Amino acid sequence: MSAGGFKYNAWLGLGGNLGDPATSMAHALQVLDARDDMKVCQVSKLYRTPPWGKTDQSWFYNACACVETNLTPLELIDVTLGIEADMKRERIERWGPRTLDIDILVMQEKNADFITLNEERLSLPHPRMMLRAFVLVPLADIAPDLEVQGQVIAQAAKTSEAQGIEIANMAANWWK
Ligand code: PH2
Ligand code: MG
Ligand code: MG
Repeated sequence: MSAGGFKYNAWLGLGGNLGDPATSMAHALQVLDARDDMKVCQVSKLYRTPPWGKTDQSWFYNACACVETNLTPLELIDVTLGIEADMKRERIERWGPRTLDIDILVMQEKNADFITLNEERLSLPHPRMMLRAFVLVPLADIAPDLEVQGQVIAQAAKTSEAQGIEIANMAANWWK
């Protein structure tokens, strides 16, 4: 590894709609940034989003972040699942209410192609990310030119079903 650099870039999606999700998301980003093996480089604005997939639940807060890390994809998912568990995340129903969800969207070794992975615990790129305005709109803040599954994120965000999505906090340091 080159001095001062990390091996991978990863883009994360964060969300939640139970308890105090914005505080949970901010806490998660602080915990990630405090690690020696990781640095949070960019965080999107904080958004309020209507529930997708299972619509009879509260609105969510959502955001995306870019991190640099030396953790492998499976090590990173273990770290994010650990933070979710610390924030009292309970897995009851698919797409149901949650205090905190941290998804790895895409990951690459720096300057290399995106990693593809199909493991029980983790699929990369995230299989549903290009269908979800609550991912694409915040991701377009920090990675408009990223090309995933043949689509440029800024363009995919523009054509996504983003009705209702609102900015909740546009300060760059909302998570600090
Ligand atoms: N997460 C889901 C299902 N539906 N809807 C919104 N708006 N935001 C989310 O983060 C979300 C969702 C499953 O991960
Ligand atoms: Mg999710
Ligand atoms: Mg998840």
